[in-house]
Amino acid sequence: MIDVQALQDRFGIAGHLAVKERNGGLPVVEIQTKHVTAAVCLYGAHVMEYAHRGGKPVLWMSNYSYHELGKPIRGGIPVCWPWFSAHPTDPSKPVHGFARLRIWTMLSTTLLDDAVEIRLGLLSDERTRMMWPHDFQIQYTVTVGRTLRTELFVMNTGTSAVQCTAALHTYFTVGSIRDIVVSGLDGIEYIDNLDNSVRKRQDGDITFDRETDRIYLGTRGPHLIDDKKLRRKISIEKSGSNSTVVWNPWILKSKKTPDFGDTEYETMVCVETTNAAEDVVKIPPAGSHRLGSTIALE
Ligand code: TA6
Repeated sequence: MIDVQALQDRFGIAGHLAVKERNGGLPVVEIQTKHVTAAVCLYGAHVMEYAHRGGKPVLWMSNYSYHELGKPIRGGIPVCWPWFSAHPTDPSKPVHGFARLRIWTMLSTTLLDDAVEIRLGLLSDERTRMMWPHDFQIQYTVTVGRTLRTELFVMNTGTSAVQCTAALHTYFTVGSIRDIVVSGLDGIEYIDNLDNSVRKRQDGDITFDRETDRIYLGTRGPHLIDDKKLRRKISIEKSGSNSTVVWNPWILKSKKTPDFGDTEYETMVCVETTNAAEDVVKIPPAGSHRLGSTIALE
């Protein structure tokens, strides 16, 4: 298992960054600045928490989330890679790929002017090659400040071209799912995953009164969550992404999901920065792709 003390000794930044062992024994990087706090689990390179001091968390986390190897964490920003959703041909492979099920390596920590940056890495190995027969190197940069910037930098270190799909599968805290509006997708075509993948077109802003699971296509953002109950707006700016997923499980799916509380759907929404559906990323040998998201409270 990970030597947390050695990581703390090497990467800790007094008053701003500490590496600790948390629930389930997983190594977690706890970050604080004058204005914000955050927590990033090395398992899955998973941004679990992000909040402005004195405010409601920006990122949502289930009270029923697993925190154990082999099971994904429910909430925050799951890193879904090298495929989004179910594996295209092999149902035995994990949904949303293997990146969120691996312990990532700490590469660097940096104190910036009004933010803290950490860089995590994942390299192909015999286990990943069993899942996905290619070589890669990923650097995931998380910059925690008044905004939350995450960037997945994927390098193809193999000798053949690869293609992948992905998601920064972000769970946002909302006051009440029935009292939010998601804008920035008006007129955009989407695949309705709950209606036989029929393609439809978004008419105006998105509101929620049922299970919602849509892949919006040909959209580079930005998007806005207007939370009437919490009287705040969360903006999502994307880079390297031409699709966005909007998801809320609603009642039945929440009840059927062990790591989702029966009523937890009421205070969350996923607006995901993705390379999904036909927004497939093709990377030549020695090539790379950057998928990025910047989250800000308006
Ligand atoms: O992004 C939406 C989605 O693909 C939904 O269909 C639902 O499966 C969700 O992801 C959560 O997936 P997970 O494997 O984390 O339970």
